[in-house]
Amino acid sequence: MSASGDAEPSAALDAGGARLEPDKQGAGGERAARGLSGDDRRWMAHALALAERGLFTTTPNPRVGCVIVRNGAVLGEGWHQRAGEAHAEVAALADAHGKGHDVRGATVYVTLEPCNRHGRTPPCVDALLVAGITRVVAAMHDPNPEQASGAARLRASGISVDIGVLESAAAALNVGFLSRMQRGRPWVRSKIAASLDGRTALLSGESQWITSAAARADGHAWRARACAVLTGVGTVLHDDPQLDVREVPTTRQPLRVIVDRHGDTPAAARVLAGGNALVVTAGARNGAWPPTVESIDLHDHDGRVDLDALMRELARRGVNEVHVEAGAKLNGALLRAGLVDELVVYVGNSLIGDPARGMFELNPPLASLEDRVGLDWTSVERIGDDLRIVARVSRQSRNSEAAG
Ligand code: AOF
Ligand code: ZN
Repeated sequence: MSASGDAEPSAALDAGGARLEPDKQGAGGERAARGLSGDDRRWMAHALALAERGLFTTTPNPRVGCVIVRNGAVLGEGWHQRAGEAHAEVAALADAHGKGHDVRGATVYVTLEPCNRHGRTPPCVDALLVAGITRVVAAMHDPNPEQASGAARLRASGISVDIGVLESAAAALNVGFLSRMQRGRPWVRSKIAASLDGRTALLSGESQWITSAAARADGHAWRARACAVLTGVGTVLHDDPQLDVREVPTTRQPLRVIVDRHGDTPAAARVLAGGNALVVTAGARNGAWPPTVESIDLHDHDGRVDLDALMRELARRGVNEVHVEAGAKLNGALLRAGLVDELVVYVGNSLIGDPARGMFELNPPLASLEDRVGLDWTSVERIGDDLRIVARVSRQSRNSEAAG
């Protein structure tokens, strides 16, 4: 499998999975030399837990948490909830002030470098300087080129700044935001339900239900954190899915995106109901679709949907994470295009046997095992009667395969 031209992921994007890993400060001695302590990690872990509260709501903004500490006591804490509303630092300052605390001389722990430019809201650097904070510890630099230099400006104003505490965990929490900022495309996660022998459907297409209700509910939580849910017209025609978030509480529904080359999605398909749907064609729009349905023609030279262009278009719209729930055809095309970053596979406790459909249809098939796609395991958990395996597509092995 070729690397198919997607940009080299940065170190930050490559770092870590969805798990807490040692930060990049190296040995304890080095940390101590830089004035960092175990307390710094502990407070940053607290800030990360706050940031996670924004998991379903902050898009297109990053998930950010902040805690303000002095002499081992929390003065205020906050997290970013929604684009256009207070950043984590401003929320934490407001919390401290609301509790009657003067934060002069305190340390701010924040999971992302404070911003320095006026976006939808004023720069957090200004708010921190006005409040008299004397030290800022951030988990990672802001990958947003428009916001860089917050740390530099704080330092220039005499504030002590440390960056990189629990960096891997912070990067994992904002993997989609990082991807959009650094690669110009979203983080793409394919969710698949399969039998133990890797079968996703009978040849007839029958696929409901290989996994349990618990796995389906868990799958909805992954949908809820995504900005867009992507499927193909084959799945729409066969299953008539709604592709919205129903099994976990959320205030925001992801955009439903359907790859539909010939515009075959029926006007009455449930996925189109109520709008919030984008159909991606390789040619004309279906005249029967109601005006609430947006469509876009993104054809490539072969008259297919240009998946790379689709991802760039979604990034342009502020989509950080794409959740794919598609059949083997679209999954295979995305994999071949180098556009799958992560897999969430629910493995049911059953066997379906050959011949039945697999997860990724590769056409033409691999010519050699050397071309296989490498994976890095992130986690294996039991969800109800099923197993859930999370894995990342290993860029390293793909790159070395492409070179070899
Ligand atoms: C957030 N929440 O807690 C922090 C952010 O348009 P604005 O003013 O909301 O600015 C968004 C940018 O601010 C965002 O892309 C990121 O670079 C930076 N920091 N953003 O949404 C936060 N600290
Ligand atoms: Zn800010």
